[in-house]
Amino acid sequence: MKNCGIMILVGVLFFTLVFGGSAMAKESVKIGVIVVDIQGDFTKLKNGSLAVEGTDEAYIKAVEENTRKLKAAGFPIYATQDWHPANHASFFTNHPGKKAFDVIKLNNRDQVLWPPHCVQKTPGAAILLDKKLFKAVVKKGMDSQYDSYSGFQDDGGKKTEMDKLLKKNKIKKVVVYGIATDYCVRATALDAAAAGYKVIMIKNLSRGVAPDTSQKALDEMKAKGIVVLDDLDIEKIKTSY
Ligand code: VGL
Ligand code: ZN
Repeated sequence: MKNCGIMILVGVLFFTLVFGGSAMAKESVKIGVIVVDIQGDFTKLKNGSLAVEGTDEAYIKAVEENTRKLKAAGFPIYATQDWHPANHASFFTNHPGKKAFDVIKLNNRDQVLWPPHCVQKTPGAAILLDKKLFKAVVKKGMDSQYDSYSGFQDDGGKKTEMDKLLKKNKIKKVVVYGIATDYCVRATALDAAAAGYKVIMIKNLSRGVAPDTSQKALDEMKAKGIVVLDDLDIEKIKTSY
């Protein structure tokens, strides 16, 4: 009888240590947020040159409000900013005879030719959210010869400071959303996963250039183990993985 009591005590202790311990470990994983390319040229709100469907005032407000919630929850917030020189190779205007959305080979990759967008220091390149939300803004796409959908590196493999910034802050899990689901959000989320971060993508805080490529992007992200949430849910963000 006495042994039985001790056994129960040992059992309870064991479960408390194992499950309590893992729950505590989950809580202590540091989480960062990457808000991708919320810039005038990508929005209907600002009549942008590469305005993505569904990027109206309500969308920008939803992104701003939800980003505030994440900051209030204590997560450091990072922004990416597409920041091209006027002679950038991704602009159709820099390829005589080509038109917007043509696809060419550039450095052995398929390159979509875009309308000129997010040219350095122009109003269309400005981020539409309160700058005070961000711990840092990571610029990308400055090399005229390479595109850079990913916030981590360009198509030539040149790294941005994103990974260093996240590592400096001991961030192990990132929440990613913004514009565009099928290009910069996709590439940033996939590169984060490849770099070893746990990644959560928020679908309804993101907008895509086209429905078919956006759906394909969501499927690809899920296939790489990225958790896709429909809406922001801070509890789910803390407890997933
Ligand atoms: C993007 C096309 C060209 C994006 C950037 O932010 O998704 N798309 N440059
Ligand atoms: Zn671009």
